[in-house]
Amino acid sequence: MADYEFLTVENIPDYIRSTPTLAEVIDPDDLVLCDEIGDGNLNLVFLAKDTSGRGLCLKQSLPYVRMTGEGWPMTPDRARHEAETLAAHGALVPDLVPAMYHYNPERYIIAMEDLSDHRVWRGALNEGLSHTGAAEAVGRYVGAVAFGTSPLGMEREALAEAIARSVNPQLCEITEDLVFTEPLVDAGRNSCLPANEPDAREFSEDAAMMRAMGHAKWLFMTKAEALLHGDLHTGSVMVRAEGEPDADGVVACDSIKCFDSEFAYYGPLAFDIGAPWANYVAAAARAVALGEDERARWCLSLVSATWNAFEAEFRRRWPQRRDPRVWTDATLEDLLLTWRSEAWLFAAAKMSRRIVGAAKNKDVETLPENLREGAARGILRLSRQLVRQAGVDSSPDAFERLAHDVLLENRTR
Ligand code: SR1
Ligand code: MG
Repeated sequence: MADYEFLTVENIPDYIRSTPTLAEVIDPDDLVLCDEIGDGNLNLVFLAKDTSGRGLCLKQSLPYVRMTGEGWPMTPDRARHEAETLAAHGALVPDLVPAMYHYNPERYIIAMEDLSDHRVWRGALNEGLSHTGAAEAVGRYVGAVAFGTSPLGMEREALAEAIARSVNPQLCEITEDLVFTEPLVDAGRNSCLPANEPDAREFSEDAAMMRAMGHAKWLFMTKAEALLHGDLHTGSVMVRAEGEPDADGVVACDSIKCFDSEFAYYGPLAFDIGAPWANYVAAAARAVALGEDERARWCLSLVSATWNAFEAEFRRRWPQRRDPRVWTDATLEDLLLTWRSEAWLFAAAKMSRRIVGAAKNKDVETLPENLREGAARGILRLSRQLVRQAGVDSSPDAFERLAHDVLLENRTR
């Protein structure tokens, strides 16, 4: 039994009324809307609006995983991790994260900016829309976090305290299990189409993949470089367009927000690069399956777009590093090269887990079965190629070319 009260549509007006910071944001006695809008795997999310158009988003952590119910207990303290990460990341890139109004540590509630004029990027991608500027914003976000939350940008004592507060073992264990281990070693949660069973078997019997995932998991559990978002897929990015899409679905973003950072912890920086890359591949696999080859190319071009923006932001901040005595420009080049190649491993892990493991993504899952078969096979085969090629040429261009070729080769009709 939880020892705190869950939010409901009925008790939200009272909650706002009794929280002075929130009663300034929205009028609890004049609400025109109060709905549960969450579609994630873990939490409750509500949106409230008053008659003057002001809005508020309330997110509450449950003491279990919403996706499965009470049978999978999960610390609600993940809300604190998200709140503290929102504050830390917001101090670096305020335009790229939601504004937070309040955190309630007794009920694990985060009150934040109403983003109902934005939409989840994954949904837009799945509809065939091309929001320009989003991939670059994700790269700039990761670049700012890489510098600003690492030893490069933080004073020693503050860094030690931030690392200690960020220890997030239960959420990290979800990733360790679902992303690195279980796709290869089924713990009873894996599934795929019957037509993909031979692909899943080949995948799990691939010694090179096992070795690479062993290394990736090791990095994930030991390499505390920066305060990661920790789950930076296209469902963790909201986009807002400034106009209507053109005939090809292209529309420019005027606002991008990276949200839902409850998996945050001090981890390997490249994990936050490999994650969006893997999701661009999922979007590309969908486009390939639907016969939209030009769109697939565009989806894959987001890999370079994110990397280039990341690298530019990191280089821009580099002159401000705290200890230029030993962190010379050679260190800068070494870091970038290491991250680029590690990102291939993390991308491989993040794309394949959505095919064979628990918690799949809609990009592939909503395809008709005959098309899904090839998309799933292409992603599994691509991830096996990625771990083999990561040490050969780790450029984003090489990643895009390989992904393009493998996805097309495996298309089914
Ligand atoms: C039990 S949580 C399953 C997945 O949902 C989250 O978005 C993470 O990606 C996690 O792995
Ligand atoms: Mg999430």
